[in-house]
Amino acid sequence: MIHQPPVHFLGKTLTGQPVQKQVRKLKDLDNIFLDQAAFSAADMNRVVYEVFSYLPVDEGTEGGLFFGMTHLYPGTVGQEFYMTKGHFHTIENRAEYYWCVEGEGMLLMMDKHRNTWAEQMQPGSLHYIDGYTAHRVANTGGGILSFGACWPSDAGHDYATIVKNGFSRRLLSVEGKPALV
Ligand code: M6P
Ligand code: ZN
Repeated sequence: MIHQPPVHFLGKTLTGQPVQKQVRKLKDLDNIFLDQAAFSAADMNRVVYEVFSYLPVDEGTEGGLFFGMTHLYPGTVGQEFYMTKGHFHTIENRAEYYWCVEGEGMLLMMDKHRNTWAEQMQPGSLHYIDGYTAHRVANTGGGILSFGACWPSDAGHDYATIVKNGFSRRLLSVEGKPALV
């Protein structure tokens, strides 16, 4: 038997079933940015990023894989670039791949000892995110930043630890250039 693939990867988006589209607006990113005054002054309905996910098995299934395409818009809140919420995995040892398709950005990673480092994202860059490592992406360019992701279907997202303690370093726009401080 020959099957059509259920999902098509069209350049930067996914179409078909079951593709889930998630939109994150500024109001969903409370307690993420450093400059609370700048955050409060901003339009809470501003879309910061969209994620198209292909979830072929149930969340929590051991041994399966999920696939996602994230489109992160350009912008800043105070001195910080628009960025994803960032997370550890709920099953902490689960790893993930990110790869950049379009735009310019930085992948911030932080281990369990709160050591934070960054990798530059540019079209074609491939990033292996080891287990026990929090990950967040910032758009440091003037256009959209699009990246793919592949992660285990039982990894889960632990956002609470990041909302509470943040990353130990922040990526700031200093004279228009990214600086990890
Ligand atoms: C990637 C994957 C997803 C994640 C998304 C947005 O596509 O890592 O699991 O949801 O980026 O990142 P976040 O969940 O941190 O907002
Ligand atoms: Zn992840």
